[in-house]
Amino acid sequence: MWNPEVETMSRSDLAKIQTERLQKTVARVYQNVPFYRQKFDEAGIKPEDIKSVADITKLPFTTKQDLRDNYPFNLFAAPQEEIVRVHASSGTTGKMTVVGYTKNDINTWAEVMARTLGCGEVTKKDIVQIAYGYGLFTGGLGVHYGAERVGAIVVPISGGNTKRQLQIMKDFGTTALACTPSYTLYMAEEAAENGVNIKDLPVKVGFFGAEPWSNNMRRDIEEMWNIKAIDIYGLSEIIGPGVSSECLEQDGLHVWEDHFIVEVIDPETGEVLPDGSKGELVFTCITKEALPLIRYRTRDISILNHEKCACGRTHVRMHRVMGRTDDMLIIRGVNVFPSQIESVLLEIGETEPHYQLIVDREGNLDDLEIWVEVSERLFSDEVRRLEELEAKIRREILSVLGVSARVKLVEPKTIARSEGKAKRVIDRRDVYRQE
Ligand code: DLL
Repeated sequence: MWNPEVETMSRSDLAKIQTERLQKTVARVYQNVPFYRQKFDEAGIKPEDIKSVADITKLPFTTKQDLRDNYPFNLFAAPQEEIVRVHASSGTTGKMTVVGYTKNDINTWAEVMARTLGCGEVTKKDIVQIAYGYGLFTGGLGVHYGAERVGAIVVPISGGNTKRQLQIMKDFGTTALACTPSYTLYMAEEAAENGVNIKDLPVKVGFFGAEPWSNNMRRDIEEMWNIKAIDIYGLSEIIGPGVSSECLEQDGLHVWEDHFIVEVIDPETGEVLPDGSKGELVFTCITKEALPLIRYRTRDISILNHEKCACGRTHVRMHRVMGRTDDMLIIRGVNVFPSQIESVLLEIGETEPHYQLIVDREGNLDDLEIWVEVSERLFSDEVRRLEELEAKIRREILSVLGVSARVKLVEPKTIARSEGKAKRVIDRRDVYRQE
């Protein structure tokens, strides 16, 4: 355990810390962020009204839309000279969600990630290969600072370059791997093609997250690699990876509650649900300085469990993410909203407004195919024109969303019509399937 004192702290001590930190954070955002001051005023809430952590339910929610409306820096609660880093992820309509960190925030991030790696018993004797993307995405650098904090040897290889990943694992003696779960499957395939027996590699534990995966997939990965596969969860808005992590019991992810208060709500009514009920995860950052979001609605669906865990940690466990309340897809690690694709198509304006996204896993890599209807006239035009238009759409999608897709222009009426909500997405990956 990285920080046994905190990780096994009594629930009553945790509640005390949470109350103090929540009060401080609420005062901070009320003071420094006009958006929150106005929101609290409208709700008739003053920072002094927060007497204990239970009063959190009096506070209004924050949404992704609020981040977008305040793009890029207007929700920051620290002066610009104290911000030392920004990260970003894609938003629903092309505008990014920008998040900021002070020096202390980076420090907090390293701490929660050190705990996360400690959940898989990583110590300074380990070699951690980080195959999450580095850059605006939080995965690479988030794990990086945690692994350095632990004192392990960090191999900051980032994503891709699969042959070299395997070579390094073997030559350097990598003992811990961090990447998306789907990338491990892809690496396994590449290894088989190159005669590398991954079971013989020195890797003993993997920290996998950033996209939904199932318990079945975990079993496959563990068996294929002969490792322990740990589910790690987080989102840029809250800090990045390091919001919660499974321990070796693999029975729910411990939320680092001295930094993040978690609630599960009914996504329709906003009502807070008790342990055991399925609903939307909501997080409040209580130690962040640059971007302490209050009651942030994640749209991720899960269940909370306050029972004591056999590992000895007292921090509440969330069930692995069971779905989303919106239509966000994660394709090769990139968050994609169908509405972003729609706006690219409308912007180009040469197709009909009927489209469908078909997501599948081809040879263990996510595959996105976009079917778009074109007019009868265009469809019967020369093949070259159709190919040009397909290429144009593909280029635009890649440049706006950062994800490559196959585009298929189809005849009018090919895509099934619906009398209700259009079925825009067919996801054959079955990522949220449990057991
Ligand atoms: O994916 C942070 C991260 C990096 C987490 C590396 C774990 C490992 P975003 O790009 O902002 O941040 O995407 C956040 O990804 O709301 C979930 O929908 C999804 N997600 C993240 N981890 C998991 C997981 C990073 N373990 C969004 N299981 C979140 C299922 C996950 N979904």
